[in-house]
Amino acid sequence: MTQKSKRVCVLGLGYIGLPTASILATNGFEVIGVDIAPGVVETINRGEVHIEEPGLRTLVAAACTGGRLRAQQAPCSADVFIIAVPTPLSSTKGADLSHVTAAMHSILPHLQPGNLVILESTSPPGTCRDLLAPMIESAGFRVGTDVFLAHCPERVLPGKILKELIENDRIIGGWNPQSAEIAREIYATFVEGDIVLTDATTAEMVKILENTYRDVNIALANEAAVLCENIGVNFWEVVTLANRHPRVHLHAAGPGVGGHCIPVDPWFLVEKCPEEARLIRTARERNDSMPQRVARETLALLSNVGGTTVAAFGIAFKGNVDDLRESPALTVIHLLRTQGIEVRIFDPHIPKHSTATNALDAVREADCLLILTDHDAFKELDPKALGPVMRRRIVYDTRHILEAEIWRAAGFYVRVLGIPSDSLTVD
Ligand code: SAJ
Repeated sequence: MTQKSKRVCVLGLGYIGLPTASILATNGFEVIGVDIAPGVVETINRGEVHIEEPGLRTLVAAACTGGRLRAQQAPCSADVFIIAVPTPLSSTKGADLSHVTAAMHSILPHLQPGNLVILESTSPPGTCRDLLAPMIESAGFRVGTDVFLAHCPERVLPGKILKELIENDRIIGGWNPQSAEIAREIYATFVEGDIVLTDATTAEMVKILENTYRDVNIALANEAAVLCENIGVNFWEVVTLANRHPRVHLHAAGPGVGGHCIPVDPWFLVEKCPEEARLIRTARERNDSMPQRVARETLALLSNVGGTTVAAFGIAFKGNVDDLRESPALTVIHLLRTQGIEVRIFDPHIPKHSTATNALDAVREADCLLILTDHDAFKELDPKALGPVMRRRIVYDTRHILEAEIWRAAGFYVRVLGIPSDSLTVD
C-alpha cells in the first residue's frame, strides 16, 4: 500500500487537528475528521471553518470539494489514527487527560493489526508509555509489533499554522524504532523541515520543555519590566540594548501569558516533579500575577481622576488571532468589573465578544483606553480622532505598541508597561 492510499482518521478538529487533516487530504490521503461537536462536523462538511487562521478556509474548502476530507462524530476503521484533542489544565493544576483517554477509547473497537496510533496532543512525559500503550494492550494488541504508537507533537504558532506545519522541523517519538519509522513516512509526505526520530517519552518532554522555555523567558521579561519601573529605567530600551549581545534574547513583557499551551504545559512538569520544578513554578506564578498588576495600575489611574469607564482594546490572548483561550485580557477585564468599573470591549478579531463595533464608539465617554492585545490594527489608532470623544485622555499601553510621543502630542497622559511614568495629575 502506498502512503497516500492510506486512510487517516484525525480525532479532534481544532487548531491542530483541522489544519493537519486538511493538509493530509490535499496531499492525497483519504481523511476522516472526527469531532464530538455536531456543529463543528456540519461546518466542515459544508467546506467552511469554525476557527480563524490565515489560509485555513481555502484549504478546508479544497479538501472537502476534492472529496478527500469528510467529518463525522465518531471514528471508523483506518490505517492511521491521529489524536489531536485538547489536554487542558485540571482544577488541581495538573494535566486533564480525559479527552485523550476518551479519544483512545473510541478508537479501540476499530483497531486492526498494522495500524499506527499517533498522539499529537501536548501531553505529560510518560503518556504514551503509561496511558495509551496499556489501553492498546487491553484490546489484545502488542504495542510496537501489532499496533504501532508514536508521539508527534505539533509545534506550530497560531496565526502561522499552515506555513509552520509544513516548514517546521518535526520530532517523532516512537514506542519503538519501527513505530517512529512508520510515523515518519506519513509526515514526510508534507513536512519540508527535518524529521528527527526519538522515543515517545523524550518527544513528550521535548514539547513540554519548548513551551516551558518560552514561559520562563517571558516571566523573566515581566519581572524585569517591574524591576525597571522600580529602578527608573525604560525596560524596552534595556531589552533593545541587551539583545545586541549575540547570545541574549530577552522576550517582551506584557499583561500576562495566554493561549492553550504556554500557561498550561509547564504545570505538567510541576505536577510530575513538584519538589524540583521550582523555577518553573515561580515563572508561572510571575506570569499569572501580571493581569492583577495591570488591573491594579489601571484602577490607580482611574482613581486619580475619579474615572469609572475603561475601553479595553483586545481580548485575544495575543496579536492578530481570534483565540480567547487563557487570555490574560479576560482576567484584567474581570478584575476591573469586580471593582465596579464599566469596561467596554473592542477587538476587531473577535467582534462577537466586543461591546463596540469600532474604536471610536468604544472610547466614547471613556476615562481610559487600555491596550491589552498587540493587534496590528491598534498600531494605526489615531489619537487625534479618539481624544475628543473621550471623557479623559488617558491611555495605558500594556504591550508597548503605540507611539507614545504622538499620543502625548494629542494631549494624552500615556502610561506604558515597563516604563516609569510621571504621576497623573487631575486636570
Ligand atoms: N508573550 C509575551 N511575551 C513574548 C511572547 C509572548 O508576553 O515575548 C505572550 C503572548 O502575548 C501570549 C503568550 O505569551 O499571551 C503565548 O504566545 P506565544 O506566541 O508565545 O505562543 P502560542 O501559544 O501562540 O504558541 C506556542 C508556540 N511555542 C513556542 O513558541 C515555544 C508554538 O510553537 C507552539 O506550537 C504552541 O505554543 C503550542 O501549541 O504548544
